[in-house]
Amino acid sequence: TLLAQRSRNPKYPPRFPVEDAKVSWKVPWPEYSPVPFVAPSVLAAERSDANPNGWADSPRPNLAELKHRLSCEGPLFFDADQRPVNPRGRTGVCGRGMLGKWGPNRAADPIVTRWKPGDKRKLQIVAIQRGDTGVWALPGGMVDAGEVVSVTVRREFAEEAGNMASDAERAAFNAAVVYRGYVDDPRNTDNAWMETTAFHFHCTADLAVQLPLRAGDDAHNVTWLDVDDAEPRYAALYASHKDWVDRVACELSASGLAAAAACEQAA
Ligand code: RP5
Ligand code: MG
Ligand code: MG
Repeated sequence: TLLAQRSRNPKYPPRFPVEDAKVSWKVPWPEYSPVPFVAPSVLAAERSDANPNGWADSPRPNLAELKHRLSCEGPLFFDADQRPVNPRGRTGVCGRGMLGKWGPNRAADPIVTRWKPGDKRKLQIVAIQRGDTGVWALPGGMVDAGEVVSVTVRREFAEEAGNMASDAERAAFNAAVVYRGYVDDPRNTDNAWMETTAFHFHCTADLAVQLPLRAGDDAHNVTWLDVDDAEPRYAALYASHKDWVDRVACELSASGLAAAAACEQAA
C-alpha cells in the first residue's frame, strides 16, 4: 500500500516501476534507476519552505536547522551523492520532487473530532478537500522555520478549516499527540519525504457548534466527515491519514470502522 500511494502523484513524471518485493533498500537491485525530478516551483523557491541549496550544499547546518531535519524514523542515511535516503525504501523518483527540503519535511496534522449530532456512537472529523489533488484530508500543513509543532497544528487548522479568531481560542483547543513519524505522502521521493505530528482535539457538542468551518488557504472545501468506511471520502483519505483517525476512533470505541481490523492494528 505504501507504494500505491507514492506512485499516484499526477504531477510527477512516470516513476521507475518498483514492485513491492523491491521497495526495501536491503534488496540489492543494481538496475534500479529512479527518475530525477524537482518541481519547477521548488526550484523557483515559490514555496516558503523551499531550500534550493539542498542538503549536500550545507554540510554544516546550524543547530536549529539540524534539529528541524532530524528524522522521527531514526538516524538518517545518505547515498553516494550525499543525499538523505528515504527510510521506507525505493519510490522510483530521486531528488526533492515537489518537496522543499531534502530528507524529512516536517508537518503537523489536527484530528478534530466530535460525536455526530443525533448519533452518539458515530465519530466525525473535520476534513478538507485538498486543492492540489482534490482528495479529502486532515487540514494539516508544513511546519514553518523555527515554529513549534503545537503552534503549527493550530495555525494550519485555523488557516485551512476553522474560523478561530483569537490566540485564546486557539490555546483553548486541548490536544494530545497520537502519531509522530513518516507519512505515506504521494509527493515522497527517495531523497525527500513527509513526516508529521498528528494531534487529537475532541470537541464537545457545545464547542463544535461554536466552531464555524470555513475552507481557506489551499483547501477547496471543508466538512464534518463521518468516520465510516462506508463513506467514500473517508475510505480514500489522503496519504496515511486514515490510519491515525482509525486509531483514535478505536480508542473512543466509535462505530463504523471495519472495527476488528483497525483495532487490531492499533493494539
Ligand atoms: C501530509 O501533507 C501531511 O500529513 C499534511 O497533512 C500535509 C502537509 O502538506 P501541505 O498540506 O502543506 O501540502 O503529508
Ligand atoms: Mg496549509
Ligand atoms: Mg495543508
